[in-house]
Amino acid sequence: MPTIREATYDLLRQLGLTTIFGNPGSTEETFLKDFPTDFRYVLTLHEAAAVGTADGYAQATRRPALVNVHTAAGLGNAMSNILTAYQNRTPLIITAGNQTRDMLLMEPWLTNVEPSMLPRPWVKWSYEPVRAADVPAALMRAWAMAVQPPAGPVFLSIPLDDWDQPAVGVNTGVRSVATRIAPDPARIDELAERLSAASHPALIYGAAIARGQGWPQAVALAETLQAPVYAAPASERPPFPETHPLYAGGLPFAMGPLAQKLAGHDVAVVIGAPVFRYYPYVAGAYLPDGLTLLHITDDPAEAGRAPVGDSLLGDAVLSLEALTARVRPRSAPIQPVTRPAHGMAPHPASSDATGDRPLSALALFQTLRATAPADTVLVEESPSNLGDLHTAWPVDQPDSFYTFASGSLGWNLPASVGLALAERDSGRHRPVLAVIGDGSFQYSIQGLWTAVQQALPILFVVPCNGQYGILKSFARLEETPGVPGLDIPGLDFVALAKGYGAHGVRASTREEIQAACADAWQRPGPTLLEVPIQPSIPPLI
Ligand SMILES: Cc1ncc(C[n+]2csc(CCOP(=O)(O)OP(=O)(O)O)c2C)c(N)n1
Repeated sequence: MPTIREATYDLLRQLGLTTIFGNPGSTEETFLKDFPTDFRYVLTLHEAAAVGTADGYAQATRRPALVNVHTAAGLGNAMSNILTAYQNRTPLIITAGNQTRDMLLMEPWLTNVEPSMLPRPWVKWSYEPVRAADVPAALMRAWAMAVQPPAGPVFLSIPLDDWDQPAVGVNTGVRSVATRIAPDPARIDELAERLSAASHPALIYGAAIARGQGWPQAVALAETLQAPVYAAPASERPPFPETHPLYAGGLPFAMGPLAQKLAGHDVAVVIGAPVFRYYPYVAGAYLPDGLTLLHITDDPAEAGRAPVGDSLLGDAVLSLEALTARVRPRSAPIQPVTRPAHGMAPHPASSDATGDRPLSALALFQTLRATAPADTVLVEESPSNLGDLHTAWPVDQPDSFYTFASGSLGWNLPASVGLALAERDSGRHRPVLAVIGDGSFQYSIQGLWTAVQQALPILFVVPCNGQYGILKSFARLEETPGVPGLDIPGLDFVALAKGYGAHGVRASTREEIQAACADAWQRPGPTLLEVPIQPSIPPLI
């Protein structure tokens, strides 16, 4: 008679979930016992790193990923990146052990007292099976919930004594579910007609297009309509080639400035993004006078909370295809389209490339772009340097730029480990370069260790400005002088790298950066490159 463990591993095999990202504890060891040789356990030293790594891996492989963390304690540590996975729309199946069922009533050490409550509201579904026999079927349900639109993380708590139970009366059937929802044909006709009738239409594209491999479809609609394309504010993945002549850059992430930017358009459609992702509160109308907004999303909650616009539920890429087939083509843009130098960044570069000691952020990023191979995958968590990075590095290849949808620091370092692992597993072998601020680097720094252990050739570049620059920008905008805790001197990244077994190097000039990069691309493991930069306080808007 097979055990619940055997039945579950069998199911995982059939679902293609043979890599487990995790950090174990006593409540998980019964699950991991006699770990099958056809499975791979990717150890991370902190649960936020486990979830971030799995997220990067899932996005790059376009498949759900499996995470295993330690009861309530590990789940608590994982929360910041679960929140991010939820907003990234990444299908993750997160499991944790719980104490022995016989003792749960008296809440012994390590009990997850309310397991289904703890990860809410940042999971689509959370559950602890009422009996061991339900574990495989609950896992199947978790998978179905994670991958259906809108995709996202789910959580399953499994008491540690379930795994050795006999698999009697167990449903281990594998099911498939759809992952795309087609738009209502009558409603899409209506939207197409409104776009065709517009005299100055605008397209606002979001990360769902990138997730759905929809760059060609996004280009086709833009070229059919000859309409400018804006990236939705703070898009976590570029929805459109930034070098395309119809690209008009990213929208600002505040109400008033966003509305101003859209002035002059009479119809705009947001496809595959929220309406809108704002950050600072800058009072103003949601939309300029005379603009009608249309919104296409596969998430009813996202459609529900939009303060303006007429929405249509549907997959972003299917909707692009449907619109392209229905709209009336135009032969030329109504007005010339201007691409801002800072591309999808919500604000311009804060520095110029002059000044050598220390270098400006722009000079650093220009040097990196010139040195990195053309097909490099860029990862960004460098809040105050967004404008400079996007000025130096326009994204012109699909799936070559990643960041987080949430703003919760500590995602991009482990995510780049997952991305690099996927590059190797898939045989694509594109290099991964992660630009991560000296402050941001500290939140999931343990990811470095996993990159070393997995021998992943990631180049981590830390622009060191010795401060929480973006918070100084925010303080200026919100007129809150005198905030403590915004300077972070005394961090030694070469020493930190060494502590995790990684190669660390400090570079101050363009030549030193070039040499360090050339060296990094030859190294079988990760490199951490620390570069002192001029501290700046860029305007947020
Ligand atoms: C988990 C988490 N904690 C705190 C913050 C608040 N926060 C936002 S940006 C930031 C500073 C980031 O500093 P750094 O990476 O050095 O980038 P810089 O702003 O200097 O470019 C902080 C602390 C956050 N967003 N997420």
